[in-house]
Amino acid sequence: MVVLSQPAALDHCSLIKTCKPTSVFKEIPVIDLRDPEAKTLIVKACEEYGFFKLVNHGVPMEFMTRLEAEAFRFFNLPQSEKDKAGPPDPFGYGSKRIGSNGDVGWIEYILLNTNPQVTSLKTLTIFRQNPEIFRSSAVNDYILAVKRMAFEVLELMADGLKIEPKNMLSRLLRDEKSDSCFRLNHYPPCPELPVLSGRNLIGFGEHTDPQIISVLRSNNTSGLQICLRDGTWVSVPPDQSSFFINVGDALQVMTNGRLRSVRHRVLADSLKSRVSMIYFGAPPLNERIVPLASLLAKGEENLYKEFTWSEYKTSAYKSRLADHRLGPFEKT
Ligand code: GA4
Repeated sequence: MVVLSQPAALDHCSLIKTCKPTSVFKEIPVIDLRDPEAKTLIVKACEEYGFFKLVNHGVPMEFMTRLEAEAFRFFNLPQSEKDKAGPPDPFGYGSKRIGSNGDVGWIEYILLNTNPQVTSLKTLTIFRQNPEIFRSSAVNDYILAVKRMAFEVLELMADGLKIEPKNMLSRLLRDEKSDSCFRLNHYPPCPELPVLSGRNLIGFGEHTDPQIISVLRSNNTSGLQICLRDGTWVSVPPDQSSFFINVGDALQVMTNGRLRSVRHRVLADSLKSRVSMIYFGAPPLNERIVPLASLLAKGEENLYKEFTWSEYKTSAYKSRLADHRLGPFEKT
């Protein structure tokens, strides 16, 4: 990473130098949820990229645009109002700082837990102090519809992997104690960007998601990039009517490395705001994360030490964003 002198407004941001402009990811797997071949194509995409775009997903466009409008309404509030919902613990409103270990980005966000059973005091406070963001239950309607769609994707995936029963993966997210969470990200435009010639401003630094599966929807501003198996970064053209699905670390372990969690990052734009909404599907805290027996071929070794989701999460939250978080859990 090369950090040169930078405009004062960018003090807290990491600047990365890219040697050549990132190419567009033209081969992105696009999966139609209604396609009879979907289960096979989902597995193929997750083996190859840990990532795919989902169309014909059944989530009403109205739920997405309504939540997008509510998110903009919140992020356009005066800073002092937004700060009332922070600092993140990890739930709540945060700005520039990501996690608690020194990572920064050109971003502001709200992190919420999705499970009413474990709804934190912070989440309740955000709802109470900012009823206008959650007007007409924009967040709840959206999360409910996206959850249902994520369950369906995981059931097709289990079917494609020949896992029995088919709800083996989805039951973890359906569980009333599921530790899933939800994130609204706002990457404000960065007018100083053109003067940083040749350099890109990091909105959200490279990382893999610790959970089972992540479901992302953004407005029509680009910025998302994924890292391919050979280490090259490619940009993912935005599509506001589709979802982008990521394999997380926990799913990599449950499939003994067959499905790969994808390294991704977001770059800021000089002119346009980017808003993304992500559902992170996680198991209950006490769930043991181990390769599913039916996926292990005869004599195949388990690549990972045994751990619970709670243990992995604790370790993940102590790490830096770009760390290889599964490292300490790999058998040597
Ligand atoms: C990445 C995926 C989710 O956004 C998140 C992030 C979390 C946070 O923002 O507090 C983490 C990051 C994420 C992984 C490593 C730790 C924890 C920031 C960080 C440096 C909410 C999550 O679960 O893990």
